[in-house]
Amino acid sequence: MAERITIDPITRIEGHLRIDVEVDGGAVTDAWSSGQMFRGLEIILQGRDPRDAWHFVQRICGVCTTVHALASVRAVEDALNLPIPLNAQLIRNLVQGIHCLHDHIVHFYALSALDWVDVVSALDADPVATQQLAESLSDWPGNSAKRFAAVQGKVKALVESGQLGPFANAYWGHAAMKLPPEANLMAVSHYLEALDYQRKATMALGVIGGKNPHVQNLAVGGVATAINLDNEATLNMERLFRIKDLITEVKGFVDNVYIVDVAAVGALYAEWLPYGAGVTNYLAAPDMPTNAAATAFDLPGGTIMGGDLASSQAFADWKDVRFRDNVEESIARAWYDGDWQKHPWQEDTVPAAGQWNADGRYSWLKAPRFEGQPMQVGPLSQMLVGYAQGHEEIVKRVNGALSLVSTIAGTRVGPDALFGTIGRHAARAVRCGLMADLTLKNWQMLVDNLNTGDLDIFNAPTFPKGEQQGVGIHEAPRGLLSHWIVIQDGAIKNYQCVVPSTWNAGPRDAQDQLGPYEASLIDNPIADPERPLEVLRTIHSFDPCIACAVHMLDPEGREVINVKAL
Ligand code: NFE
Ligand code: MG
Repeated sequence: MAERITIDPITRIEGHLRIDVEVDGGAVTDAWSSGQMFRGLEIILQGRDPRDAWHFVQRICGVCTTVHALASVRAVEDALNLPIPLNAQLIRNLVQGIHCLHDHIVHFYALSALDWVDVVSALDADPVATQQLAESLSDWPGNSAKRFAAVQGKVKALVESGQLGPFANAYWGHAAMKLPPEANLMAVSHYLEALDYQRKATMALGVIGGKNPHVQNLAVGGVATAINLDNEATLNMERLFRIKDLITEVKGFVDNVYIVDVAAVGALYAEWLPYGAGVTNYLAAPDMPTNAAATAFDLPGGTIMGGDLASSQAFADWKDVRFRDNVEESIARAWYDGDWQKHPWQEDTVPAAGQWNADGRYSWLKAPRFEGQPMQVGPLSQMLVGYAQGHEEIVKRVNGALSLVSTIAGTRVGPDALFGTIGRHAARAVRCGLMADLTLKNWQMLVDNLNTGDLDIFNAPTFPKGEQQGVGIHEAPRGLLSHWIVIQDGAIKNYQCVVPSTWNAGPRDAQDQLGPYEASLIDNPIADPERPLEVLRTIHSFDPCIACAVHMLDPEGREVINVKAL
């Protein structure tokens, strides 16, 4: 008999997300994803100076702190056809790269690893055997029996105190937890180390961006990073080397720990490879431009439709007409006034609060569509688009990760094994390794350019009379982000953010097409409906951010907590 499970709130994410699933015969047969808050940033922007928008929209999120700022300045620059200097482009790339390193590491360890790793089981591990396991995978110096014993002691003290702190309230001992005690102890140790490495990335972002969270060094027309290599108060060689050292340390963790842990978890949970694919239309944005004009990019963008890698089409750049013309949002099943599906420049945001209704409206998220289709966005989309297009670095890294998984799992897996829950983690780790190298590459390009004597950082914008439209495109850690602006006589007339988590977590549309979270849950096994760990696994693999997705609190303060979930 079908049974309905409501998980509200989903935790270890940013924001308020409710997931409802129908379970029959031990598997999910239907699903609803509902954003449970409204903030109205898009409305706050109306009438304001376009040069100020990035400061407001950056407050959409405390996780992807930089990405809305970048998308916003790009949207205004696009509307004005305003180029930016090379130094500005490279400094923005550094901001993007460093932020991404922080974000991907935090997601795997702090926000999702405990769906797969049983902290309590780590107490049964032998520290010496844990060292042997870890050394067979990587020569990371943190992998010593001494450290593993110390971590085990810490966890034991926590368990005995009865105050589990960050490890409270999870599904320890769940039948779907499959890692041997030694793998669990290794992962818990890396969880704690990850806290140090995410901090290093944050420090680097603070140095280049002036502040973290929320960088302060952008401007419409470039950046506001004062550069004088001989001045202690500005960006100088000492600060540049501080940034490089921090990125290099973080890269060491990514290459020797994060990527290896994801491959190990993926291989030891090989039975999960078939679950969680859902929507197999993939969408990604070109980003990390290599020149001032943004005509060439290190990160590939484009589409794959219906899981067919051969169908992949690239987006040449941010002017790509196919992209600009074919994005729409539907509010047929969302709590907004109207029943339309519109292009962002034509949209409005008029909240109309309602009750959760499986057959009607049930979310504050709009439902973005591309050429009428739901699309999955995120690291998996970008890595698949790059793979399909023969992007040399991505092909090499994806093949490397697949062979590591194949070795640990003892069975050969190909790129189609990436369609799903485990694949989203694998692709994020692969992308993180790529981003570490690209961040260092952009650091070098910046230093080389400064050494030519070019210190330009800013082209002043001027706002003509009349109406201009622009779009700012960015590949955020959770996927393709676009900000759409309409400027009228120098003021914002309309501003719409179409955000990665809105693409993935959005509801059904008028055609009843499920959004990617919803579709990905169908057929997931559920071993114990009272403890729906498997739902968390699949949802967390997208790295949800609902603050971003609705950029908007339930006015009635409704609370429906049927299941407690970590
Ligand atoms: Ni709030 Fe975000 C990212 C954006 S949401 S985390 O990455 O944009 O998907
Ligand atoms: Mg929006």
